[in-house]
Amino acid sequence: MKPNSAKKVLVQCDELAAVTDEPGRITRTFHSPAMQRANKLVGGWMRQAGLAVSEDAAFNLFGRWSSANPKAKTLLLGSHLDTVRDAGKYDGPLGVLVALAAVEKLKTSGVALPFHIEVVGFSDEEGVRYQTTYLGSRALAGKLTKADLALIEEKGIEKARRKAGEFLAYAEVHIEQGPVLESRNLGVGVVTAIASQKRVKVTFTGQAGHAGTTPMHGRRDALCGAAEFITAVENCGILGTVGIVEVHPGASNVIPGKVELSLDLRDQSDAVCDRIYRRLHEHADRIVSRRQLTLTWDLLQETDAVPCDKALTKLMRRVVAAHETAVVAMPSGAGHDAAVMASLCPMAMLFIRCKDGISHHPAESVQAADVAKSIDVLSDFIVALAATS
Ligand code: HGY
Ligand code: MN
Ligand code: MN
Repeated sequence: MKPNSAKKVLVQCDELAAVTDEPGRITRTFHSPAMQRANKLVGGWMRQAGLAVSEDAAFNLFGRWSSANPKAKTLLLGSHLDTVRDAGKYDGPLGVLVALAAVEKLKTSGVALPFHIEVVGFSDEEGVRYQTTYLGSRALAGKLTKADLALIEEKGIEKARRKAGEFLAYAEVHIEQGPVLESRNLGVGVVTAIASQKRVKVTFTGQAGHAGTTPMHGRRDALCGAAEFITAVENCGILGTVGIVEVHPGASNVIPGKVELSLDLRDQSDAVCDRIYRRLHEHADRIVSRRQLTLTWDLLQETDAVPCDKALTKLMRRVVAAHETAVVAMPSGAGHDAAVMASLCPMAMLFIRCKDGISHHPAESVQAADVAKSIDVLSDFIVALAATS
């Protein structure tokens, strides 16, 4: 592979990192001005690679390399271009740009493939803007709910729906966002499954009041109730996170009357995730009755654990074995658009080592050699898939 492909991908990640809604840090949310600029920038790179570029009704970006056979199925490769707040450079974009580099490598080699290829930049994997994830991939898969459509300002995104039989497979390259590959001193690894995930908006409502004249006894302080709940989340036994806490009215001399918080629960087992979810809901009910508060509990999003396709993952393992000193396969605690794509077609994922497993943080970092390896693995995976098609 041309040695500079990985370098080019890293330079593109740097350039894309400067496209943000929040100067001084990387933040790109669903259909924001920065996301629109990001699609233009990455769309230009796709065009330079000789792909036909388009954007669907859900603002997913596509670069297409059509096969000579118009009736062929399509292999979809890619990841997401949106980010969390104050993100790193690689969660999402690296997977899109590695896919583009692998396709560009094959296109310039002159190989003819028995399937179309599309490189996709999904528009909303993180779900930061509306607190409901996968808007782009769920639009493509026809999995949007009435609640989603009522929640979002943009109208008509359901028109992005693609036909189920259209796709041969989906493969996503992503940073591991964990410590396993680094601990094994490996550059790439194979994903076996994607964790079960629930996102809830929890609101505690009490009585605002004067901090200086309201006796402690008898206060209905919403933030103290929320604080009790947050420590229960910390000790819930699975991966539980409260990432957003909004205190109302939010003045130092006013007893908090209302607190809205986010709850994020993950586990590899749906049953365990469901059980802890119910337990925390019951615990919140007990807190509010003891403190004479009221509770609203809105389940915004739940995604079952999704296994990667066995045959496709076996193929990915075989290709990784030709590039790595050992093949490590692991489940993903993080969610990915691949979890949605699995409802449409077989999916596989490849992880790239990231320093100290750090992600959802500006310190996210990868090694050029690992990126180069992932481009080679993905391009060889595509050729191996063509040989089996
Ligand atoms: O939150 C996640 O697991 C992913 O980064 N969206
Ligand atoms: Mn992420
Ligand atoms: Mn991601």
